Amino acid sequence: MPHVSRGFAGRAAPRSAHQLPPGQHDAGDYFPVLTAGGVPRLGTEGWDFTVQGQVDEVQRWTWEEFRELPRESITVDIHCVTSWSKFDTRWEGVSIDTLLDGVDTAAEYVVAFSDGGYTTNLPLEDLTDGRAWIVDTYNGEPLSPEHGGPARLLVPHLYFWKSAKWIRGLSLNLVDEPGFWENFGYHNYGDPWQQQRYAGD
Ligand SMILES: Nc1nc2c(c(=O)[nH]1)N[C@H]1C(S)=C(S)[C@@H](COP(=O)(O)O)O[C@H]1N2
Ligand SMILES: [Mo]
Repeated sequence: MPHVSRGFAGRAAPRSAHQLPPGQHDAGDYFPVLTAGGVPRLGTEGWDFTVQGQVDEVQRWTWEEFRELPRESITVDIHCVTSWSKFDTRWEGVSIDTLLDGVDTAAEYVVAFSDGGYTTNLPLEDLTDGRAWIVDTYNGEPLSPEHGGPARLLVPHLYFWKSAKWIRGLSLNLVDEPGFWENFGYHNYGDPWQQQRYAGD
């Protein structure tokens, strides 16, 4: 495939470097908004982030404390179960590894919880080793309320419903507890490459 540079051809470079999981299409420049219920617009005042559950001590950061943590820039492809994917999305935020640094836990499961009551469950190991972040910046701008601002979870290797918007914390659990969509029949794990869309897939 020839490489066409942006600017010279007058159109976007071909997406040949990227791979679409089965059953997905490229949303291109669109960034759809998918929200069950309303958009909480709480801002950063009173926002905090909590790590709770099977931990020796509950960990909590105010917005200001969170913003002082070591930050990373992340460029990743994302895949929504409704079949759109988006290549090279650019985020900034704090790695879950950073937030769990020094946390001693026997937990193997996590429930991410959000303002507005949304929850989603994941194995703890899917959030560690540089595979998940709490992001507050998209394309160099503060994350908009529609897309989960002030901060959302980003777990790009799983379907995007696992990337909880308006996140407020993680509960580290010994037992796996299904979250909002998982309770409605969506797959418990949600690997886009295995097309794990619904329970039983
Ligand atoms: N709190 C919360 N987080 C959520 C959702 C939601 O409804 N509420 N929807 C999920 C779904 S199904 C998808 S595909 C992505 C959509 O993120 P976007 O609206 O930024 O595209 O957010 C996920 N996180
Ligand atoms: Mo979704």
